[in-house]
Amino acid sequence: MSTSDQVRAILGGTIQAYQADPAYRHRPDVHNELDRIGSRLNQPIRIALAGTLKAGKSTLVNALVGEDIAPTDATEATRIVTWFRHGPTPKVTANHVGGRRSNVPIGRDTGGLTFDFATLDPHDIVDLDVEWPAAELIDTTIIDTPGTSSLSPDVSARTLRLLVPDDGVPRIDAVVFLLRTLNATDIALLKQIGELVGGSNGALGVIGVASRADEIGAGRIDAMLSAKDVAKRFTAEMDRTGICQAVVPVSGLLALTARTLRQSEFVALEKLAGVDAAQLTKAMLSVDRFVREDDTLPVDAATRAALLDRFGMFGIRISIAVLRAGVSDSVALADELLERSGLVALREVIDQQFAQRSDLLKAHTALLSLRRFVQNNPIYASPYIIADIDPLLADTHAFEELRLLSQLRSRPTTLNDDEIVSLRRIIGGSGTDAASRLGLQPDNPYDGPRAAFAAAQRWRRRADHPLNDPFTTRACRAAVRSAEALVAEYAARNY
Ligand SMILES: Nc1nc2c(ncn2[C@@H]2O[C@H](COP(=O)(O)OP(=O)(O)OP(=O)(O)O)[C@@H](O)[C@H]2O)c(=O)[nH]1
Ligand SMILES: [Mg+2]
Repeated sequence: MSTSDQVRAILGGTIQAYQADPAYRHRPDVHNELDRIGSRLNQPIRIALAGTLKAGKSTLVNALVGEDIAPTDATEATRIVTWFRHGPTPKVTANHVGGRRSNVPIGRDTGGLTFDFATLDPHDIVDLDVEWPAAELIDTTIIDTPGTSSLSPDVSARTLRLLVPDDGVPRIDAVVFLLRTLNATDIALLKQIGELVGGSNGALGVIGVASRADEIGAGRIDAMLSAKDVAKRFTAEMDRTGICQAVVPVSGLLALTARTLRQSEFVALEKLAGVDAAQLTKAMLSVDRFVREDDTLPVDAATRAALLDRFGMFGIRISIAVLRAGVSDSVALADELLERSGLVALREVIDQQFAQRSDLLKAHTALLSLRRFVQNNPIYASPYIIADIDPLLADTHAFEELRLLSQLRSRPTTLNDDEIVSLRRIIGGSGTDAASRLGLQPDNPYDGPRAAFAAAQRWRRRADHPLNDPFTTRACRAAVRSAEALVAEYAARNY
């Protein structure tokens, strides 16, 4: 029985218990809440993008979706939590304080989506619901949140209410946390979020993003290289908090532009790439210089300014370098930019950490929600329901794998570096399929059973090492369990 099925079974029993209880039999609110917890198991995983003010959250939402649908910059919409879900036709609904819902007219300015707030008071809105027919949203619901900052406590509170709700019932399954710097406030917030998302048992789904990574090198061509160094330092810092599973440098702006590259932009960049190198270097010394009137350049000032808006200085430099290196069509340029933006790497991490485990993350959310619900609405059966929930939270091996994946970063062990690498791999740190766990080439499945067996033996021996501290033993035992599951999986495939 899968974990999700076990959660469904517990939920079914809980619903029956509340239907049978005289005090709750006629309480539709209570039954709706239980239905809601259940139906979320069948809905797409919910990933929230959170972080500091102007960290590039909305731009990254757009890059992930591949369309300009999250309003950026100083519009009222950036101060409101916005849910982006898949829907057959574009539709925006406002959820008002008190439960009323209303339609929000959609507008389009230069390419991007705007929401018409003429008749709406942002203070009266709990959140916005955007339905959009984008393929990327079929399996994932993305939530854009207002930036948190000490300067705007009311707006920060909206994000915190979503990420760390007063009632303790999680609204989201995983968080991508965007940071441009790592200060004490960021870390404090990250900790708060980590505790909630993973319940009291440690974070189950938090990825860190070193955002606007192209700006780190001030537009220099090696900006993303220095971004990698920064990400390394971020990772080290965040590791100490033990919260994020990974930290990735990303330029959302470059990624979005790559995914929506226009032929006219390609043509303009090609013209610039043809300019004499010394002349171009001079023209690109600063942003001011680049957008000023200059008849000697083959691209007019307005077009240059538009390029700057869409690519940033780094994006323009890197595009020109790529074109000069011989790339000659817009699709190839877009691919190259997307790769360099870090979005491909981020999506891989999201896939490994969230998508492949989406059922588990949702099951975890449901268990925490149900536990909180039963505690808040006590009936005679409450202790029995909690007695079903707690062992599942504690003993489900996949939850233990996720907890260990984050704890292994911050807690000392007696394992050497090689052992840490293969331990992380076997418990699913590089992907949850058998080949990834065993470090095998996917096209060579024949060694799988032997490798799984050897891994189980190896980790069993390592778990018994006399000098292990308790955490190391626990991690090794988890590795044994993961390896044994693979042995069983291969055996089941053969018979
Ligand atoms: N150079 C560069 N600029 C970026 C990047 N991402 C966002 N920006 C710019 O930064 C500004 C803020 O971006 P948003 O995406 O609105 O940031 P946000 O975090 O959603 O902002 P708030 O919701 O207002 O907190 C915009 O002018 C973006 O164009 C990036 O990766 N690189
Ligand atoms: Mg925003």
